[in-house]
Amino acid sequence: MPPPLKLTLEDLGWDDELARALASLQETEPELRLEPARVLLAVGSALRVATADGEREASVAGRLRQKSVARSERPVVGDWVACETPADGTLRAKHVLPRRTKLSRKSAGRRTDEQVVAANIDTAIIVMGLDGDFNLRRLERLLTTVWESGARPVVLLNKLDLCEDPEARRAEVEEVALGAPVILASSLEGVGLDALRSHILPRQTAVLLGSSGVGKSTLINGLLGEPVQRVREVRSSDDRGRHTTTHRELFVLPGGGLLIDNPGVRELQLWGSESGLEQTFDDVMRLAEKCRFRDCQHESEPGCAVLEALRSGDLAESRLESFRKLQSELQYLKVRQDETAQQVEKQKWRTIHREMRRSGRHRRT
Ligand SMILES: Nc1nc2c(ncn2[C@@H]2O[C@H](COP(=O)(O)OP(=O)(O)OP(=O)(O)O)[C@@H](O)[C@H]2O)c(=O)[nH]1
Ligand SMILES: [Mg+2]
Ligand SMILES: [Zn+2]
Repeated sequence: MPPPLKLTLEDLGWDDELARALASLQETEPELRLEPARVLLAVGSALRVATADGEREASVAGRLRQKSVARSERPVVGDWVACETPADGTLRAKHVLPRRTKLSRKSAGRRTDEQVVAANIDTAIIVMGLDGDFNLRRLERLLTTVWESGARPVVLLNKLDLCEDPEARRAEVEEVALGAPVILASSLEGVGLDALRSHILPRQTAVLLGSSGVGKSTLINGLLGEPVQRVREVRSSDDRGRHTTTHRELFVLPGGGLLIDNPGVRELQLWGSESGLEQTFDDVMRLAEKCRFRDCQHESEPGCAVLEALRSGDLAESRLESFRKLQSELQYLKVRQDETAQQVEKQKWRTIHREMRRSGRHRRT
């Protein structure tokens, strides 16, 4: 358990924009006293939040739990919520204040739902192991998610102690990360922690992303200087895929930065528009601008700058393939979203017609 927080709202990232959002909500509900709080941990409808008076337990108000409220609109770690404070002394999160950034993925399974992983993130630290976890294609997927979220990506290559040629790996990553900072670290040995600290500024919020077992919780413990987060003890083969961290939780670092630990994600499906993809593959986009035809598909068209770069070796085939794969995933998502929207619309009209028929019958009788 971390020590209870004794911080001002500003220490937690509160600003004028949030204050204005709260004030306008307060105007619509003058009979309530709305209190701002930042979500440290969200498990179902139970929240742990930081308020101006310290750390408190809170619940999610019924209003936000109604079926008509999309899951993506319920409070997640990093959110700022406006809480009502009923006479019984409890705290109930009634509104989620507008999110500056949000890290989203498609929820697991067949449903086409947005799952918000964390909100109001300034920096997303993508942790990748320099062991068997190393995978540039997964890195591209994570970078796409981060650019889409509005946060700044930082790539941290961990388990330096297990790697023969870390500089070669770093060079490979830099080709894909296109200007995002790349840190080499061994969280076990405390190497690279200073570099990481320099990216988590006071009052700013960072999140750790990466597969299970890459050392995210070990990094947090290193930064906090004490073993706060549980780290996987043994590494047996049947331990694979089991998550040590089960909830996202926000920590305050000694330097004043805020950091969210995350359970590892095995499969991260994209959510959102193509803008995150375009930022991740800026090299491909720049080439595509030089193609003779504006709608070039880079397949066999004459004057295609992308195919030319493949031939000359300036662009790796695997990178173009990765781009195409993620692009088609997003296009498929768009189709599914449109279908879902159509179904919702149809259902709405069905309900309206049923209601009209029913009231018509009433009138006749
Ligand atoms: N060799 C080596 N092992 C490390 C390093 N960092 C972490 N580990 C080990 O990797 C294992 C997993 O570390 P965790 O910090 O629990 O990983 P995690 O990313 O938090 O995992 P989840 O909570 O499941 O997502 C532990 O046995 C750590 O001791 C490192 O830099 N080098
Ligand atoms: Mg963990
Ligand atoms: Zn082309």
